Formats: sequence, C-alpha cells, structure tokens
Amino acid sequence: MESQPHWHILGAGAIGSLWAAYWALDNQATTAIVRSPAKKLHLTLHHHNNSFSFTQYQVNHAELNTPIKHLLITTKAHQTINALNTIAPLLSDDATVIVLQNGLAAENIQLSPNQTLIAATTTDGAHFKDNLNLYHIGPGQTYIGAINNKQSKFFNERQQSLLELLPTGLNVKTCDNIEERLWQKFAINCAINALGVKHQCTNGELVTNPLIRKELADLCAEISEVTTALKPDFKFQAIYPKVAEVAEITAGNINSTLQDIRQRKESEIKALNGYLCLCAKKESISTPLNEALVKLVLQQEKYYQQP
Ligand code: KPL
Repeated sequence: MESQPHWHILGAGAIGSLWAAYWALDNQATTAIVRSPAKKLHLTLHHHNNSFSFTQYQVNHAELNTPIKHLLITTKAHQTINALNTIAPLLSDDATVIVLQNGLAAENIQLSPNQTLIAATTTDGAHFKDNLNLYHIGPGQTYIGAINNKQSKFFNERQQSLLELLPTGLNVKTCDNIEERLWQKFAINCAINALGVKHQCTNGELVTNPLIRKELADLCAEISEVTTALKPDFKFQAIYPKVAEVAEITAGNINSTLQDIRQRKESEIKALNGYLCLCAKKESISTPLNEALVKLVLQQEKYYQQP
C-alpha cells in the first residue's frame, strides 16, 4: 500500500467537499484550492442519520506554492481547463489527477506523459444546506478508470493501490469502460438536472409525480436516440430505467444544476443538454425537449443573476 498522500482538491463545491469529508473520516487532511481568499472552514457532514464535523483548509490558487502530486478535480465542467491551467506549473511530473465531474470535459484534458489522468463518475448526491452543513444523499456508486489507452496499462497495474488511497467510506470501484460510464452519467444528468430546474424539485419528485415522470420518460427517449446514434457500441441504450434508479437513490437531493441556479452560479447546462443538442444536430436528430430545457435553464440563470 502506498503511504498516505496529501490530496489537493480543485473545486470546493458539494462533491469536492464530500470527498474531503470522507478523507477526513479516514483521518486524512486535504487542501481545497479555491479562487477566494484562504480560509479554514469547520464543516459538518450529515450522512446516514449521523453527522461528522471536520476542518476544510481552503487555499487561494495564487498563494499555493507546494508541489501537487495527488489532485482531485471537482470543478464544473466548463471551468476545468482554466482552473487546471492556473495550477499546472505546480503539478509534479508524476502527478496523479482524478477528474470527477458531470459532463465529458475529462476527455479534453492533456497532461504530460508521466502524469496519470483518471476519469471518475458518481451517482452520489450531495448538497450544502447552508455554507457549513453538507448533506450526503445516497449512497451512490463511483467508478474510476483510465481515460485513454496510453494510460490503461499503468492504471491496470496500480488500480488496487490507487483505490487504497481513496476515501474508504465512499463506494468507489475501478472499471475498464470509463468512457461508456461517463456517457451514461452524462445522459442521466441531461435527464435529471434540467427537469429538476424546470419543476424546482428534488430528484425523487421527478419519479413520484406522475406528470413529471411522463415528461422524464419522454426526455429520456429523446436523449437515448442521440446517445445511441453517437455511441452505438455502448451497452446502455434506453436510459430511463437507470435514470429512475438514480432519481430514487438520490430522492432527497436537489440536483447540482438547480443548486447552481439557486446559488446564482453559472450552471453546467451548456456542457450537458446544450452539448447533447449540438451532437444531435450533427446527426440530424431533432431534440425539441432538450432545446426547450436549455432555453429555460439559461433564462433562469439570467433571472437569478440579476442584481
Ligand atoms: O449528478 C447528480 C447531480 O446532481 O449533478 C445527481 C446524481 C443527479 C445527483 O443529484
């Protein structure tokens, strides 16, 4: 087993803080890299009817001067490349970088030859009720895998020792089909997130309310048509059953796009349904439901961001 490394976390949102909390449960301190001034936060994780308090160290990216050997990226998809560029000079030559986020941005990250890029995808739900209380809704499942062939051999050789460095309280597994799992999660987010914004509801209400459930099923059919055309070899085709399962497991969660809107932040809608619509256009597939949702979410973003 490798000695316990220090993990830096780029992105101190709900999922980044969730991993920090579970590392803290394993007595491992982490450092969150943020754009705001450095601070020490006393956060409480609420999970499985328990609560656990821990300290989160946040360091401003411009003040950071220690080398980074282990990095977890949990920024929003559209912020990834810029955020990574700000700290790239600090990444050690043999750094291990795990990218855990919605969307497919991990596929566009380039690292130097001896650095390892690992993509991750999760169905864990997490949200802050206020700035200090973090709720873990789930438990979900996280998969990690090598993002391209060049990395696969290295990843295969050390996947067990890598797993031992990750929080023991989260369900993390390695897989050899991470691209397919990223696309499946992308499809799930396209279905759950924008519809949750439209109805201002929790993930659970998407399946318990019969009218919304019907809308969800229609939306899933439209998304499946696009993903099947783009990725005919992937095993998942009709996505509704998996979407319904994730909505049920994370029933009490407010999806991350709705969280962003409520916190007046730019959401990932362009990297989710927006990207799906772009791909559909290239395949001459019409996606009226997705297009309407992109429009609606962008309008809400604008509305909430008004001073
Ligand atoms: O990934 C999520 C998100 O909110 O972005 C799910 C799994 C849908 C949990 O809410």
